[in-house]
Amino acid sequence: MKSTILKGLALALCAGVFSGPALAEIQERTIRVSNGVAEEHPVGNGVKAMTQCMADKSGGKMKLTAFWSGALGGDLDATQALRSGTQEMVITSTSPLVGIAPALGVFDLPFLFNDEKEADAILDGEFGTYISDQMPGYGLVNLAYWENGFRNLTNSQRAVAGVDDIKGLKVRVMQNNIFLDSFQNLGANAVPMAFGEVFTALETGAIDGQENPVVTIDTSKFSEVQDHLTLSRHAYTPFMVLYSKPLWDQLSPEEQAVLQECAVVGRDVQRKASRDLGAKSLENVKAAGMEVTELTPEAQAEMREAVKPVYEKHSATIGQEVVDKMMAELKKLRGE
Ligand code: TF8
Repeated sequence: MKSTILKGLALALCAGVFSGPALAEIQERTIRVSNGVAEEHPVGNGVKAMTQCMADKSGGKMKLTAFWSGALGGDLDATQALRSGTQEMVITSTSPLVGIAPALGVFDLPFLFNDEKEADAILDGEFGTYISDQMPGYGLVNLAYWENGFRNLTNSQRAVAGVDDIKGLKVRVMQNNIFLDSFQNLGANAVPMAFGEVFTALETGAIDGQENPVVTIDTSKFSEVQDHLTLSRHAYTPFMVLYSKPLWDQLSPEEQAVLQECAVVGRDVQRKASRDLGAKSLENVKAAGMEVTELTPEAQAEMREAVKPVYEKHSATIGQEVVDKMMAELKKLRGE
């Protein structure tokens, strides 16, 4: 598959912009892309940029039709539809997909990345390729890593300034054992749930809290049903821009090249929007009445300590080799 992609890219390069014979290899295509988040989320900026890029490179033939707020099903359901070839694309967190591809659990390890720079270097570097190369084995093609972001805890009960305050809170986690364990270790009553059910569960009080990046808390209106936000930055879960492998195989190399190049164009716009909107989202949720708590270095250290056992416990499921590779890459990046 890699060689097909390379061939496609080489062809694209020769053609410069697609013109003449190359354009003939591009058909009218309307590609459905499913998103769990709302259109106002930075993913909206990325999809818009990707759509424009595709129009430019395909002579207007290739189009994305985006569905928002889980209209085509949640992350996991949409991904399964890709695997069976009934839907083309999804932009999803890696976390709900660990049942399909256990290696993705490496991104769920708490406090793995220190900042966005580290995340970008890992995802766009050798490690990101190593993970992407495994996806066709699961019926999926990863076009790029976009940003979900550093996750923060919200709840309706009290300000959380440290581990002690988390005790007993009923917190929604993604359908993922690493998150489940992390929050159990923090003393929460962790409840796995699909993203699409979270707003209502918060509204009815079935759960007290949830954790997501501030842009999601803002654009999914969790600020309407949550009073307290702690900037815990306890995990960075990336988005993958996934294409159905069975449908990918029906595309010409030229069409594949358009998608690959434009997913990267979209990535850069999306990450920038995510980082720019991050600050604005924080203002928005404050304006909506949320009380924001920063963790002291001591409180953060205590939290890191509490979730440490998760690394050991889940390494075998993720794959020891995968975890070791990640840790080695991070060490290299950090000059350790
Ligand atoms: C979660 C995820 C989701 C995203 C979104 C649906 O908490 O972070 O917010 O995957 O695209 O489930």
